[in-house]
Amino acid sequence: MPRTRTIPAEPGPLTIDLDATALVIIDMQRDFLEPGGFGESLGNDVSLLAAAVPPCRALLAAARAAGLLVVHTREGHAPDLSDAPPAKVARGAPRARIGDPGPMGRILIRGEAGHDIVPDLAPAPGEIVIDKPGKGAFYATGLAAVLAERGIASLIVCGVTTEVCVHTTVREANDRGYRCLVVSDACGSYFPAFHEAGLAMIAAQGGIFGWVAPSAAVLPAVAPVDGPSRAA
Ligand code: C5J
Repeated sequence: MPRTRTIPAEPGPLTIDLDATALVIIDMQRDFLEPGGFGESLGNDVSLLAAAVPPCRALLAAARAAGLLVVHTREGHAPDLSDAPPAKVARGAPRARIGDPGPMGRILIRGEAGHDIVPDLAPAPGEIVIDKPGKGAFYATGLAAVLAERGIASLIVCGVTTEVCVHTTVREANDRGYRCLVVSDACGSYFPAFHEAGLAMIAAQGGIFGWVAPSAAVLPAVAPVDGPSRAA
């Protein structure tokens, strides 16, 4: 029997089946959230992303308790940069470029400390971790196959940054037919105005890319009133 829940959201209530829903946590990596990583190398104040951690943590706990499929993503590149487009590496005037050494290892490179997900949100054994070379989580990854195999129809999306990797992933997912619910306070940006605009763009025009709701509205819906049905 479907475990359906209706979540109050913008632009209107969204009904999901918990057994066909995945929590997707985008790029909550040290490279974006901590000093000395990719985000700071671009001149950003990384402390602005810290507020998203507790709501992400609450969503993660609720999703685990309810037996939802949990997907973590990480943006990064192979050590030889073979999957890093030169145009991406050359972009801007950062203090350190992708692949350069930094206090958390080479910037945005898989296997380095900066590439890790922050300890508060560390993946549990068995949870899906998608390594992505782009901003969107579907480009050049196995995410579509993972979701199809599990019969997933709806995504609860959170992470960083709102207007870059969260937005790109939601747009990719929306085009693939997924219903995306973006959790507003569980996303973060180095640019508060872009965060607000990004969320507004998702819900505008009748939900052109998806739905938006705060964690306070999403958490009670995910809570396992009738117990988990998916193996953790
Ligand atoms: C960025 C991301 N901002 N995860 N990546 O470069 O949003």
